[in-house]
Amino acid sequence: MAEFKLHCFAASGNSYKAALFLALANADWEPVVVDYFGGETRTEGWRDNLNEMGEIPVLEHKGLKISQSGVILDYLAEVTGKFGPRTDEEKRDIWRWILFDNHKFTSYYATLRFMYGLQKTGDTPVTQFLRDRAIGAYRIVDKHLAANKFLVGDRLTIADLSLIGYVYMPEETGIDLAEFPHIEAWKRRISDLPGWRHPHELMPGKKAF
Ligand SMILES: N[C@@H](CCC(=O)N[C@@H](CS)C(=O)NCC(=O)O)C(=O)O
Repeated sequence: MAEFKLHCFAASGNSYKAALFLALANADWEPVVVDYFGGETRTEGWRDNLNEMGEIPVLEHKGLKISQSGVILDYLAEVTGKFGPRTDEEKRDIWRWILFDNHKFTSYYATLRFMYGLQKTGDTPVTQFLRDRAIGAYRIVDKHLAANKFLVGDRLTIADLSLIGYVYMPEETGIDLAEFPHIEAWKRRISDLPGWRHPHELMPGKKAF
């Protein structure tokens, strides 16, 4: 049995954050596919057993069941000694970016992608609002990356792994990533790292409804 088990599915950018960590760290891990589109995470049994919040990803390690991608990444950095902070200042900086990611960068983009790219809602006032907010967050990250190769400390850290989760997701959002050249360059820098794999290569399961 693998050392780490990651409950995930192919279309989950939040899961990809942890899956990519495990791949780049060359860890002994296996994905446990969750039938998200079939409603598995909404069942009482799944929530009682794995995550009362009803969210993917969940990491199992040494009897622990850990949810929230930011906490999972922090835990993985601690137990593997990889991609974590080197100083207290870096630790604070990493958490600034992970919190910004969860509130703004991933959350608006992922919700937009879910509605527009997967549910195929077409454009609505809600998708337009989400796209405006996502573009605002992308501009902030693009500007930061114009002056920095990675988000914190000029090397890959869990801050990058958190924000990059949805940047590789292939579905249409109506946002042209070519408008963000520094995000594009950062994305290429990360895919050039040894061990990098596309989300669909790392995580099994349905890619859409
Ligand atoms: N902040 C959470 C977000 C996790 C999340 O929203 N996961 C999605 C799948 S990618 C989910 O399970 N959503 C269920 C729901 O919103 O009810 C994290 O970073 O882990």
